[in-house]
Amino acid sequence: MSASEIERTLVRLAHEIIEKNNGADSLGLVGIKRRGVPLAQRLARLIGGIEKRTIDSGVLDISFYRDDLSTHGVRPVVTPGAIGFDVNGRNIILMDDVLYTGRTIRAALDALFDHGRPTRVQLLTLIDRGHRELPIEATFVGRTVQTSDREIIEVRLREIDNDEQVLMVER
Ligand code: 3GP
Ligand code: 5GP
Ligand code: MG
Repeated sequence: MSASEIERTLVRLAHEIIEKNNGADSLGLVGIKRRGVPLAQRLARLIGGIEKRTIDSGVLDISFYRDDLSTHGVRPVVTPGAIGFDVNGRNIILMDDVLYTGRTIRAALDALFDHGRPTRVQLLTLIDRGHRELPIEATFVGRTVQTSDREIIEVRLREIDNDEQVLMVER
């Protein structure tokens, strides 16, 4: 995906979020570090612009540890830390750049509920590359990409990488 394709996809996702939620009441966006965070910030700006209001966006930090039960050998563990706003009673959209096994999202949901009790949680991913190991699906998907185990998706965002594109590369 080029920079302009990413931009158009995010604009489309912003409209889908507003449509599915009948507006943006009580909406809060939570990005999973690192590249979920700029996605949440950009979508908050886009949705805020359309709905003419400020949309909260926050952060969940997840580290990875070895776990022999996982096919790719790492276990996501949430690092304690503030999300940035109170999630109690909020309509939360979790976001990550790439959805793969689903283990990160499982850990993120645990962490989210440690911070409070949202009324609803939805999931957004820029890229769904398949290979789920848990029953987790995204509510909003930028693009679905068929990948093999040897292929990975390289997501480059200007806030982190000084570059803006999505590529599929051999590991
Ligand atoms: P990101 O969220 O900032 O993009 O999983 C931690 C980081 O490792 C992610 O950072 C992601 O970009 C990168 N990564 C790239 N390919 C893989 C992969 O196949 N599996 C995992 N677990 N991480 C990957
Ligand atoms: P999970 O396997 O738990 O769904 O994904 C683990 C983490 O690695 C998530 O943050 C996810 O965004 C990232 N990830 C998994 N596969 C890829 C990939 O191919 N490319 C990139 N950029 N990130 C990935
Ligand atoms: Mg990620």
